[in-house]
Amino acid sequence: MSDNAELNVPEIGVGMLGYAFMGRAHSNALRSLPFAISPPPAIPRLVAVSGRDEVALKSMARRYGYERTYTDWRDLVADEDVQLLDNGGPNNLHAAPSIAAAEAGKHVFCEKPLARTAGEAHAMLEAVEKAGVKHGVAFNYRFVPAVRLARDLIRQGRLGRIYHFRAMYLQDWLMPHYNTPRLWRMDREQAGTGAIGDLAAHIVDLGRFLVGEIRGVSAMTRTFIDERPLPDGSGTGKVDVDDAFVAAIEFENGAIGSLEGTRLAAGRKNYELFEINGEKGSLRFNLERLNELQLYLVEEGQSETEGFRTIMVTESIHPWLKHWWPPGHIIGWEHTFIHELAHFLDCIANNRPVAPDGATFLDGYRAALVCDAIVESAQSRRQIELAYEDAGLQPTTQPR
Ligand code: SOE
Repeated sequence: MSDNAELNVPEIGVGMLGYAFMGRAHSNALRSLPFAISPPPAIPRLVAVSGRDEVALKSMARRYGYERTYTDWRDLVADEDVQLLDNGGPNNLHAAPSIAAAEAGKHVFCEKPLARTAGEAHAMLEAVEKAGVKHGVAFNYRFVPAVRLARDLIRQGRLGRIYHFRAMYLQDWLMPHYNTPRLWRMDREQAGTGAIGDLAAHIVDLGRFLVGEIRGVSAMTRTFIDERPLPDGSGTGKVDVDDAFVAAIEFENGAIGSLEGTRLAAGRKNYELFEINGEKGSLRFNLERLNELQLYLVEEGQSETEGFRTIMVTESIHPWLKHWWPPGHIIGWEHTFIHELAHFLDCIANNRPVAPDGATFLDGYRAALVCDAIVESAQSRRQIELAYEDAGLQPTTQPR
């Protein structure tokens, strides 16, 4: 594209809901995107940010360049300059604002998990489909170049038939020695679930992205610390969500796998790991070393030097890397948000489909069905078989 064409890319007005962790991660990405991606698919115009705390909002507006602030998300959705709602609020604020935005004809990009339950996610899916707007879920790990490379290799048949997908997502911020208060992420009303919505949602999405649809789930969950200090210091509150889960899963294509997640794995900070074994080789990825992909190919083996090798996924031929630095000049966690939002803006500006590279509300809904099945299986101590009825978009889970 010539410089002139670059100057002609459209502007897309963004309304951001949330100024905490995810509000910042998304805002940083929107700010950085036009500097990094050349030509950018669109120039995000940071129209407004909304949240409850006026002072935090003003600070956010000043630091990131939002034009205005709203303490009520309804005003954000009603703002005529907002064409895209970027919903980075807590889980209990995903459904209503996203549905209202879709009904007002705005595109919607929503943080994961899409909703607290599959039923809620389904209502969101119906709303965006009915409105005919673009919809995306922030499953940002699809946009790690090494993860995209893993998917490309699998799709090219380099691993052959897939036998196993095993994934873990381990963190330690709920360890007793941190004395973490009962934040919204530990309250079922606001979060829906604990580690399941927060961590399982990510690895369920990766399993679906890399291997295929999940059909069966057999799980256990545990809340190890069920009372925590309240954030305002007024006493303690009940933790009514899971701290950890373990699930055995079965894919539609016959592969089997395991999912494990916890916020009580001492020393593990953001340790998201998957290993995939197929008839022709294996792949292994660790988010804490996100520029690398471990690959073992049977065809290369059977010598004294056989074994896994590490691919530095920093070459310009690797997914997304042409926008960044020379080989070996690594990228980080925040880049995944730049990639996912650049992709989403491209889909809006050029009317391209969000899937299969990006996650849509259908993916968010299907991940929510698996998360619900983890809860249901743990409660009933039975294996749950998932049945997807996409025609009517009706979720059903049936104990086997
Ligand atoms: C906290 O557990 C958290 O920030 C998740 O909410 C994110 O989705 C994940 O990317 C990192 O960990």
